[in-house]
Amino acid sequence: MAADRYQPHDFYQIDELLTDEQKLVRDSAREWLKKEVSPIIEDYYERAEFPKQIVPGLASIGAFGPYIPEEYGGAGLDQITYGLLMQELERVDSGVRSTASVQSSLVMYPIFKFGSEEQKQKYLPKLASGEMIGCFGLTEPDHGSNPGGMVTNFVDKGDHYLLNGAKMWISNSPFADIAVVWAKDETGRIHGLVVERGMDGFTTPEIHGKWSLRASATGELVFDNVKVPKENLLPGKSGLGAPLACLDSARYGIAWGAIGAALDCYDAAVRYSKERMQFDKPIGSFQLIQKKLAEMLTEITKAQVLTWRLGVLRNEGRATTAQISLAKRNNVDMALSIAREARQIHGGMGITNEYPIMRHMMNLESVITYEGTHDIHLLILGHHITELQAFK
Ligand code: TGC
Ligand code: FAD
Repeated sequence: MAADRYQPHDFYQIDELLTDEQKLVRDSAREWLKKEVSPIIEDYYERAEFPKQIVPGLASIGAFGPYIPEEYGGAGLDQITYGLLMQELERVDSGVRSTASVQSSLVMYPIFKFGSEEQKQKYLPKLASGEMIGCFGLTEPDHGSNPGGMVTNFVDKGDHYLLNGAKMWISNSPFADIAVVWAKDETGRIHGLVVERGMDGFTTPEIHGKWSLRASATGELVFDNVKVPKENLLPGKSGLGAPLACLDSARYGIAWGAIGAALDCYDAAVRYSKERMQFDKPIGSFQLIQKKLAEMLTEITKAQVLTWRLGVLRNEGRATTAQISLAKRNNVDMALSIAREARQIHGGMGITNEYPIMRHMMNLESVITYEGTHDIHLLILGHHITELQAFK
């Protein structure tokens, strides 16, 4: 049963555009995930728990910082390989991909891009190996789509910074060893700080009651007069552009990841259509079911071509924020629509955990909201087209 869940579905032969190394990394990840994560994911989802024991395995397939240079413990791979890894992770579960996205693009990336040499040496190898898990604190209870309005702040106390405030909806926070936190200085300028678990006044309460992304731990970050050593400030870049640059990288990974979730739903729907008999025929023989399947394949194929091209542009350093918004918005919406159609094809069985569909559907409700909501990405595109800001 599990083996059937992994059909290639490469309708436009995009594999011919991939290098041998890209295919090898993708296929090895797929094999490991199929063996180690697929069999346990439904159980962890029901328990609303992240399976922490998979962290070393995730590191071994290169899921943590795949594009970070090898000298810092990364795999030194290209952006398309990063995307393919995210696709394979999210084919299993968006929450598993989330953990890897956050570690790679929102923790390792800012340390690599904006950190000092000492910070890179101290954190990156441990993050790459999974010895350390990180989280990214941008969103606040009253500042989600508008992170520039954040109130979390720090004051220069001479030999340290004093950090106060709170972050909300933070993936990995309940068990993260470090947090890359975005906060304002006394002039209102935004900076990144590395806050370590164990610092006095720093707590990470878990958020319970989620019906989505249940196999990923989400929590708050609370800073009550936390003394942060001065050497923990990321010196390379300040301003809202610094966290937004990290989001470009994570949103790009999500565009690939959504294809993985869509593929898993499509695979399940094709199989069920051939097996399920009604009116003495397989339901796949009915035109209305075939329409759903044909449209699913069309949308997946369009997303695959779009996202591969975006990967080429990323590799050349030419992908723009608006191009990334288009792909994140299109692909997540595409995956959510496919999950809903696949659920319908499964009839009543589609609501059970016998099939992965409801889990993907519920997960994708988070994915369409985090890293910029569906409408925020539309407004980023609107801004690009008209050169007129519609946010405020
Ligand atoms: P705006 O005035 O547009 O920009 C502020 C400054 O930033 C610069 N900038 C960028 N720089 C680098 N890369 C980018 N992508 C950039 N986009 C903008 C910009 O040039 C400007 O620089 P300067 O020098 O002029 O100051 O900012 P705004 O306040 O109007 O907001 C724009 C908006 C709404 C698009 C933005 O804030 C936004 O994207 N909001 C959505 C928030 C969001 O995506 N949050 C995600 C939180 S992290 C998360 O969800 C992780 S989930 C992880 C998981 O589990 O997988
Ligand atoms: P709001 O910003 O309050 O938006 C509510 C609604 O208003 C949305 O429909 C939105 O599109 C709309 N809206 C807002 N502004 C406008 C506007 N100008 N024009 C039109 N419509 C508008 N954040 C992190 O920092 N780190 C994490 O690791 C992280 N992980 C997350 C994990 C999960 C499971 C979830 C659900 C969220 C996570 N987030 C994280 C937070 C996420 O990025 C925010 O939820 C998201 O940016 C939206 O913010 P909000 O929830 O406050 O919604």
